[in-house]
Amino acid sequence: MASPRKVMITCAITGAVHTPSMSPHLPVTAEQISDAALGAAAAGAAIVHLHARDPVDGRPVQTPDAYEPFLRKINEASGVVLNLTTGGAPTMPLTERVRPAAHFKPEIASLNMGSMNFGLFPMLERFTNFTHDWERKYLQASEDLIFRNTYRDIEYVLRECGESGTRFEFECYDTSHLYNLAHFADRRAIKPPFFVQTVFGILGGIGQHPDDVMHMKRTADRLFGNNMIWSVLGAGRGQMPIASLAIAMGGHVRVGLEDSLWIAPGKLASSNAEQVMKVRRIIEELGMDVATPDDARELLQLKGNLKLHNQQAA
Ligand code: KMH
Ligand code: ZN
Repeated sequence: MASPRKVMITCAITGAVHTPSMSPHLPVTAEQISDAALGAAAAGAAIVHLHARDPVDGRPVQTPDAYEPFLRKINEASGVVLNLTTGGAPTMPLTERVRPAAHFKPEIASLNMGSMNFGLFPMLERFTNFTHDWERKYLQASEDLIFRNTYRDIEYVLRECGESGTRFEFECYDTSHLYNLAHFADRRAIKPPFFVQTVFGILGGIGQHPDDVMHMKRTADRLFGNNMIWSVLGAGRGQMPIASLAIAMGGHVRVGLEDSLWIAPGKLASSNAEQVMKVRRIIEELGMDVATPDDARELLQLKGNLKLHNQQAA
């Protein structure tokens, strides 16, 4: 009998989409981020996708100093694969966004595959009370902001992070981003297998209809065939329905409070681990297994769980 397919769960712990007043469960301090990442790993996440925040007001920050304490704790306690963002926040310049991944040289870094609108302002309809001054302004600013990822920017990330053997979570928010990825593959600037994270439901990218998922998958299959490891991320309420669809279609999944604050309609998730446990139940009920971090290393051909570069010794 064939062994069950192994499905990788990535958990994106805190991100830069939501602001602290939206949920008391959104990790903000280094301790909250490491606890949440370790909880997600214990629940079955093979990969944790990480951003840092200012511990006082929860604003996204991209200094290696902000990352070091939680990276050290996660690395000491778990073999989970570390994935550091190079997206940072759409408000930040690229040189700032890339600093943590260039400094720590993790197994994976994210790489956003095109410039786009990144509309966070619709959340102002749902959330009206904010503790910190920056939160409302940050959401409002997204009405007139481009999340910049030009060809030169992409080359810069590939150069700054790729030379150390860091591989990439290629974040593709629309079909054009798949074609951009194919362009870099044609130039031999990137090596397969390509970890393609298709993103559904960011205003400025493709939507969340099942046809959208089919279209991205069909296009990615045509462009990359067996050179692709396909994963999905549904923003907000589409998180679990899109994950379920992709699991049934042979894909991998990303969950976590970066992408959705919810565990059920109108009900905030109490932790990242709660979302991991939910998607894990779906995977197992469909007769598949959850991939371990070492399964993910093999599937994605990662460099291995070396001590993070530049991390202080424990
Ligand atoms: N929050 C996701 C939709 C990144 O970190 O590079 C996008 C993201 C970007 O994960
Ligand atoms: Zn992210």
